Amino acid sequence: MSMPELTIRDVKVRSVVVPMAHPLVTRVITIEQLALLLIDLRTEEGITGRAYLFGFSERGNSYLAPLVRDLAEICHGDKVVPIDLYTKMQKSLTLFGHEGLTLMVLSGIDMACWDALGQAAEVPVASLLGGGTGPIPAYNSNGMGLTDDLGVLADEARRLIAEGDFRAIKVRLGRDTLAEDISAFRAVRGAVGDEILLPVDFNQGLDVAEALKRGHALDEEDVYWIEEPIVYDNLTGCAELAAALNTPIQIGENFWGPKALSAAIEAKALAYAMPDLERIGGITGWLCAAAIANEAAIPLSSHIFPEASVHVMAATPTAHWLEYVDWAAPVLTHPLVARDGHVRVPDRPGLGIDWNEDAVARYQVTL
Ligand code: SMN
Ligand code: MG
Repeated sequence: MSMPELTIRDVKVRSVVVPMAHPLVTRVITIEQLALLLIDLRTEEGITGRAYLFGFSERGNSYLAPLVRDLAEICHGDKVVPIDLYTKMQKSLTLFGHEGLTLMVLSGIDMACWDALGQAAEVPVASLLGGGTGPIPAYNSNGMGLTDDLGVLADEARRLIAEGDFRAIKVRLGRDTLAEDISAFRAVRGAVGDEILLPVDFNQGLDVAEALKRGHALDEEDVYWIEEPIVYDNLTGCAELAAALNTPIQIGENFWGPKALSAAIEAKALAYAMPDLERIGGITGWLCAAAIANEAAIPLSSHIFPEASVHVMAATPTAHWLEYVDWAAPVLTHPLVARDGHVRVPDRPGLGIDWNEDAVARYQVTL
């Protein structure tokens, strides 16, 4: 049996703004309504590859959409061969650089291409990538924002664990003072008990001196990892923290392309890495990053995009934790489900992403 060839015809992009069941309240940004850019990459053969990007806000989506349309036009008539398309799209954007918006758009089209290929082959993308379909450990990363009401926070922690019998949830930190962060962390620890793993995320909100101070205090608190304590591209600072603290440093959601992972490893800036599919270069970029992580024996977790990430995590030799969020659930026919603290690769071809068209119509906004 040969793999059916697919030829790119065109793309449909839609902007939706969906409510968040648990708002994202971080040190640097608060999001209560989330903008997703839905990509339908249509082929001449009738298969439509689907993926989404987080533009985060309506304005963000309006930056991304014209670029998605333009790249699809540039690739019109090309075969759906992700490696070739990745190179072609990169070349076409040479003068704009290979990071930021250009890489997000390239990543979105790449994910849609892999989805189309999986559908054509009638297998999950994980299987195309050589991965299994067994359960991937997942932590619940919904909610747990910077509220001052520690009773509310403790209740939320218990609820989030119960949602999927999770063994880990992420606690967002970066309150005005170290004392407030420690009180919040202890409230959560008290609510969930000693068995639950509690990574914390500062969302780049500290400077190195403050991160050292809070990191030393957190070293005494049974924290699973400290995520993005300082600005993402200060690798020297991250290396200083990694050397000084016992708790593992986790960075990577802001790695722009696989080379950024190499640079971070070279700088000894991390213990764990967590690339984000829309910033690492889609599934093709992830595969390159997974090879780099494997070489260096760095445990690799995923950042958001759980529906697509479960496929790449299944094919990652050093796979660590999948970040589970329900943010796309309002527009999906089959939202990803977590059970027993794990997420399984869906038993559907491609990425298994199907738009709930009634919901899309409800949440769609003009681009
Ligand atoms: C996060 C921040 C901003 C957007 C998405 C996700 C957060 C996380 O850092 O890691 O979940
Ligand atoms: Mg983070």
